[in-house]
Amino acid sequence: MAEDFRRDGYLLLSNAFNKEEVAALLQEVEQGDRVATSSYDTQDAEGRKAQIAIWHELGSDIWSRVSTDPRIVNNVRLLMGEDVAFFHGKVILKLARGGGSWEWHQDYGYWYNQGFLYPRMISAFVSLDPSVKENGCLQVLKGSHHLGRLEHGTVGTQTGADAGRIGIIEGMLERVPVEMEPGSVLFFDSNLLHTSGPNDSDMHRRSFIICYNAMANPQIGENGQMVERKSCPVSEFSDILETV
Ligand SMILES: O=C(O)CCC(=O)C(=O)O
Repeated sequence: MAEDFRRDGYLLLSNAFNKEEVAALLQEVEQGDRVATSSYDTQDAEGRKAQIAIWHELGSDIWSRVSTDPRIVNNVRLLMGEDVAFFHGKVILKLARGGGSWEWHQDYGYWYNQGFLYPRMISAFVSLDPSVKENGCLQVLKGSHHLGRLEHGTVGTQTGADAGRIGIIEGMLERVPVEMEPGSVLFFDSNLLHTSGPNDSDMHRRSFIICYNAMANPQIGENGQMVERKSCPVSEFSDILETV
């Protein structure tokens, strides 16, 4: 599986979290403070909105528990082949009948500008609803992480990869819609090109994405100093409900 990940730039782990765990996360989306206090709108090229709530610290809530879950962190370490630090967690709300698109981009297109020297970074996308073509599932260009970082510019309020190159690359590489059951996890490389269409369906498409950087990947902070970090803790529990 690690070889597939290195070749393709992504790996799907089906049913990593069970129904009760997903239900607890959705309850937290709907009633919890984290999402309510940190969410804002992003706009795609057509001005359609998707909401995002993002944070950079671990705490004692269920989001932090998932971010330190061995099903995520140990797999991230195996796929990266090195120890990692927690970078950030984000809930993406692409709501029924109107949730906007995400433009083609590499996550490292954003993160390069946040001072990370290497693209040794990874995202774990946990699906909370069925994520299918109809509600704008994630789409990836298989193997595109081998291109290295592309130039990015501003599209709507998002960061999008160079449209001229994307036009050519789309004709060369396989475009894969990644359909996912709730509780499944998609691990993907920070240079993998990905996008997602709008949600015109009656189904919400909500997800939790956790991002990690290699411990040995220096980040230059705004003050020019290296940002300090520590190895991501790994929870000893086997079920996220044991801590909530
Ligand atoms: O949720 C999506 O469809 C895409 C989100 C994304 O690409 C990101 O947060 O970098």
